[in-house]
Amino acid sequence: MALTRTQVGIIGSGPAGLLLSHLLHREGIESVILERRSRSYVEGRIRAGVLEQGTADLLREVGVAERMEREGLPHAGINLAFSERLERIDMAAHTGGKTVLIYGQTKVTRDLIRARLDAGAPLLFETPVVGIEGYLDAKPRLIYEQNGQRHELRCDFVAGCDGYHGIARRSVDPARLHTFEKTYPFGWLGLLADVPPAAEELIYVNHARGFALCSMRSPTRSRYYIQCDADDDVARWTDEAFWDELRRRLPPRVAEAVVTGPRLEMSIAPLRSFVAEPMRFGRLFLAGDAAHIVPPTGAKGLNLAASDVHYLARALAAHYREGRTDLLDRYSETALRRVWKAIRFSWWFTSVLHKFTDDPIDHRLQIAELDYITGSNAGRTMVAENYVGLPLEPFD
Ligand code: RFL
Ligand code: PHB
Repeated sequence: MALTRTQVGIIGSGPAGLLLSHLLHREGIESVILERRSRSYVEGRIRAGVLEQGTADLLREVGVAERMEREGLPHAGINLAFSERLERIDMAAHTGGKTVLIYGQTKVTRDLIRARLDAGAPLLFETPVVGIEGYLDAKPRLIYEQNGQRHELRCDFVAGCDGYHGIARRSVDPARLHTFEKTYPFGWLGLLADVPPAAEELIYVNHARGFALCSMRSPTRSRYYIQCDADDDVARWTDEAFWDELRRRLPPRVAEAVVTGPRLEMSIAPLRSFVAEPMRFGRLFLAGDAAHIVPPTGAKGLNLAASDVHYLARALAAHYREGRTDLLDRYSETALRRVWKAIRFSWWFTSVLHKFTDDPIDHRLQIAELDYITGSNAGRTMVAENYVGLPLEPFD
């Protein structure tokens, strides 16, 4: 049976849409999620791996943290490798004890989907939204397809949580939208394998041949990345070529500790900084990748999706509970302040770690900057407090 009416119509079942639906549910607000892909497609996408403390806390707040508490790996530090050096940034020591949690986005998504379906709340797969109407007046409607038929979902508000390629941002009159964009002339080639990680904590590597990252999903599953050309093709890379290139970029001690194995997955991610302003158009609100993209270097994409919907859920709750509109009015500017700081950190971290040119002066300048940052208490604190996540603003 097609659904025809709800309070908040949510487009997209990525982390933004799913978490928003849970936060609203806790406030007694009804929502319907419409997702264009199948459940297995959404649950299988390999993406982010690092949860800020605030994101983990939000998952605890909505009661979907059981597996995360069991399987998530708390990390109190990260390592920066450059010029044959390995410098550990003790994040906890520089932030009054804050840490991050290594827990894959795939698991976050599965946990949120299971909890939503267990609660009997509406989450529809293979139901692409093909039109958003009436959001500038009081009566928004989502037009969606299901089994080849068109349906209309009437709602009080629409949350565009439909990612960078979604329909929500594209439905807005371009004259009302300001966009800011920077594309980088390289991508990340990532490989996932069931082998133990080379080190206990993440290692971000600046090397004359290009960036590399040693990450993980669990004590038995590793995720590695190497910088590649923007137009590179995964089909060109054998597992062996990947492991060889990775080890060339790592400090010798770490390279020796790398355990190789067959890929479970290999893909190329483009790098981009993008912001669309504002994040609200009448009764349509954008959240997560629908409004902004960061290069993955700072591990911020998923975490920004979480902070956006934290603010949005509070604004909607104040509306339904007390008839207030002030928080809805302040949603965009409040979310964007945090977004821009994450855009800045991700851009900076990208620019100091990647190879941009063949000119040796650029590499020397990066090494001097990394030497300065790791040699200064202020520098270490800047990296640490951004990496664990900047605080949320009071919003009530
Ligand atoms: P998502 O996860 O892209 O979810 C949006 C959902 O909306 C659906 N959709 C529609 N549904 C119905 N009707 C339509 N017309 C629709 N159009 C789209 C889509 O099918 C999808 O299910 O956005 P959300 O929720 O904002 O979450 C954001 C995060 O997923 C994202 O920021 C991170 O994954 C970014 N990201 C990474 N972040 C990190 O912190 N570390 C990483 O290592 C990392 N790797 C990545 C990434 C993003 C990637 N993308 C976007 C291709 C690697 C990749 C490849
Ligand atoms: C990951 O494990 O996929 C990962 C970790 C840290 C990043 C980006 C990706 O900055």
